[in-house]
Formats: sequence, C-alpha cells, structure tokens
Amino acid sequence: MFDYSLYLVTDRRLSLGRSTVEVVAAAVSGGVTCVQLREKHCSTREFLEEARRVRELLVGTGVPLIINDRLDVALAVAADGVHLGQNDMHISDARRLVGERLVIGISAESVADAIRAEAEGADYIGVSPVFTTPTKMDTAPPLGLEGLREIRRAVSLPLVAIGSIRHDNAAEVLRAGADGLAVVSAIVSAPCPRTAAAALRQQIAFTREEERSCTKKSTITGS
Ligand code: TZP
Ligand code: MG
Repeated sequence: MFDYSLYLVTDRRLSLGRSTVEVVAAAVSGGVTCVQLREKHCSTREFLEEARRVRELLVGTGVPLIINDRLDVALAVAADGVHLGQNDMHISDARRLVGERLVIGISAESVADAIRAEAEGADYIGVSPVFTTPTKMDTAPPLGLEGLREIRRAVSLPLVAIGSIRHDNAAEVLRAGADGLAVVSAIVSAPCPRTAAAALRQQIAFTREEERSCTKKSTITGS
C-alpha cells in the first residue's frame, strides 16, 4: 500500500510560472509521499510528455505517480495509479482494463459515494472537498470535518482529504480521520514548495505522535 500521508496534486496554472517538474522535484525533496499529475488544459500528447518527465523524476524515490482522469495516460507511462472522479470512467471498467496493475483512487463527494467506491474495489478514497477552494470551482458542496468523520466511520479504505488543506488546518483534518492530506495550492503556489512540503510533513508527524500518545494515555487510565 502506498503512503498517502502528503499527497501532492499538480496544477501548472497555479505554479507561479515554474514547471511542473521543477515543483514536483522540490516538493519531493521536502517530503511529499505521493504525486498526482493533474492536467486539465493540455493535449493528450502534452499530458503524456509531462507524465513521462514526472515519471523519470520519480524513479528511485519510492514516491508513486498517480495520473488524474486518464487511464490511457497512466498505462502508457507505466504510472502507479489512476485517480477517477464521479464523472470519469467507472471503476469496474477501469479495473477490467488494468486489473491490479494500477492503484485506483476514487473521489467521493458523499458518504454514499465512499461506500460505493469501497464496495466496487477502489484502493483509496479522495474525500472531496473538505473545505471550499478557489482551486476547483465545480466541486460538490464541502463536506467539512463532520462529513469527513462520517466517511471515516462508514469505510475502512485509506482516506485522502482534499480542498483548502494547509498547514493551519492539517491537524484537525487528520484528527477527523484522514490518512493523508492532498494539497494543490499550499505546495504548488508556495514561494518554496520544498519548505511548504517539509512543514506539512512535520505537522503530520507531530499530529500522529500526539494522537499516539493520547491513545496510549487513555489505554493506561482506561478513559
Ligand atoms: N478536488 C477537490 S478540491 C481540489 C481538487 C482537485 C482542489 C484542491 O486544491 P487546494 O489548492 O489544495 O485547495
Ligand atoms: Mg476527474
């Protein structure tokens, strides 16, 4: 299973003129554990070329590459996974085409979506969006922390939360049940994507440690 702790989703339009490869390289050196290449405005050929560049960059790092929307692109560049939304290829079709060769992530916009994705064999769920975000205008209404908690109670797959997640709300999102934080602007639009990724990783480690010590304490005191 991949480490979804800090899941970077790219956006070339928000990268302040830097190339996606440059941003991904910096983010990986700062500690992102997973990269999703998300291209909404380029040709298939450009998408493939970009995906190959990112694939090359990630070889040997242990950081998996996940392709947004396009199973064909994921297969062509031997990516590790594909991420599908509620209007993309149906998971059963995707699974028939790739079997277990690729990880399949599904965006869930409701508890029902999450339950269905788990039943249909998704590998992880993107909880989308937790908070409103200017990065993606056509989202479902935000689920909030309560919606995330409800999804946590309903499914056991890894949950990756997305939507305006940054350093100052990372802890509460993790405490609400996310296994990973998916971020676009908090890293790609940061003056230094490496520092931004490192700060998020630190916050994740700190929150997990805090949760572990609280669980230990309550086991000892029985509270
Ligand atoms: N899917 C749901 S919200 C979102 C996507 C791709 C964008 C999240 O961007 P940001 O900048 O991290 O709020
Ligand atoms: Mg999609």
